[in-house]
Amino acid sequence: MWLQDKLEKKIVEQRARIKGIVEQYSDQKIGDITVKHLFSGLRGNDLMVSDVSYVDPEDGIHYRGFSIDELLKLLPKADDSEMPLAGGMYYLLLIGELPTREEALAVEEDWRRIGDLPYYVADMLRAMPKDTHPMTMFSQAILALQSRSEFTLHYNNGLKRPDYWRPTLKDSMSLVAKTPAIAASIYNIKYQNNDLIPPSQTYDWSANFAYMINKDWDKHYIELCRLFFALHADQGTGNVSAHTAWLVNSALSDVFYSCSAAMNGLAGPLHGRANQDCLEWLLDILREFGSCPTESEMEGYIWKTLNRGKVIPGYGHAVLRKTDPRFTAQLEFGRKYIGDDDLFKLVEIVYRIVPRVLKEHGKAKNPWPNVDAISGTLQYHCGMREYDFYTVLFGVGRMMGITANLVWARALSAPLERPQSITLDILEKRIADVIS
Ligand code: HAX
Repeated sequence: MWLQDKLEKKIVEQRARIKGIVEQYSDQKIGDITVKHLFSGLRGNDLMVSDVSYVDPEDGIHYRGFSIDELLKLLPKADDSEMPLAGGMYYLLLIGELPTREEALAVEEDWRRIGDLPYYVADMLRAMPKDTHPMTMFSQAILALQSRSEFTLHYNNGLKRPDYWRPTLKDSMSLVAKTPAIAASIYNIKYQNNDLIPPSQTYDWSANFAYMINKDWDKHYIELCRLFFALHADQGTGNVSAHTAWLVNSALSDVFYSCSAAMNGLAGPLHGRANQDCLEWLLDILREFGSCPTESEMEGYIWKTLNRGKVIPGYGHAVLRKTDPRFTAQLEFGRKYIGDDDLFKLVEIVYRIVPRVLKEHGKAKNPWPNVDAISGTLQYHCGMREYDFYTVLFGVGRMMGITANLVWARALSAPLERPQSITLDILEKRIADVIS
């Protein structure tokens, strides 16, 4: 309730702000749509508004105006840790202000109270075929929680539109709280001995994931979890997974329907699966050369990948035009803890060469690494060898940003999304009309 009270004050302010903008500037033009935009996935068009986070093409992601560097310094830390508490991150994403340590811990405490999974979710996961991709299991597990949605319950009982955000917040807290347990259940059922470890009542949210997969003895891994989830918490609202959730939620489908759909988008190789693909690609290189290749061998291998018509996983971005600060933060973590690992050395070699080759190749607008170019390497080094699981870890962190956006979407009554689609005939006629 305390979070709801804090949020309510902010919501009142933001509703007034939007009302003012719409009343005064409803017909103000802020951009143009060209034919090119229609055939390039609407890239480069400012078509959504969300204050939760913003990707600056040069400076990278900003959560509520704070860069990655600032966040890693300013957010309250877990005990004996250099990494942020996820509870503080969620407070920031939702409320828009840096939390005190007490506030960060209070969110963590709220999550701990509701972090356990209903028994039937694990039963359902166990019943799925063994070769099911963990992202399919993830999406299904989220969907299985839908029957508990407070939003749907209250909506069916006549809840009024200005109050939609309240049960949306409850659903969001519930889903985020349970996400580490969902991920750990998938991991234990798919790769381990099927036994589940219930969440601890002492660990913070990120460390609890490590605990539930029996890796809490590894302090580096716990730190990596905290870093990994913080870095993956959000990335604007236009990316495939966040936008999917926003779109589905605009039909007043609840948080569980929306986030399950979002995870299906995250599962794609051009989005969240790039971390799995990148690790596979790096391991293939080590297998082919027996150890780290020389720079000229590496260059040849990169060209071989490109000439096969494949992308270099972990490089490029639809918005960013510089090295992703999330890559840099992980590089620093790697240099500190695992600098002598062959796979990590390979990441550094790849970073030295790929941007030059991609520039020469001439297609990618951004030749620099994104978050996925290194995240799998750190996981792999820490013993998380099941790389088809990496996108689930991405989704665990991303659940914070996606749900914070959904709470705000309902608070600000984001309307049903319904772009008009036209036929090619109509398009050609419209072009002819304009140029004649
Ligand atoms: N390797 C080779 N070619 C690349 C490339 C890469 N890493 N990145 C872009 N290109 C190519 C594109 O395939 C495209 O080719 P076509 O014209 O033949 O279709 C061309 O360069 C222009 O693409 P772009 O405008 O620079 O990039 P997009 O906005 O279309 O796509 C992607 C952005 C991230 C999907 C793209 O850079 C890519 O496929 N990268 C590799 C996969 C990857 O790392 N994805 C994760 C991105 C971060 C993320 O969302 N994580 O979830």
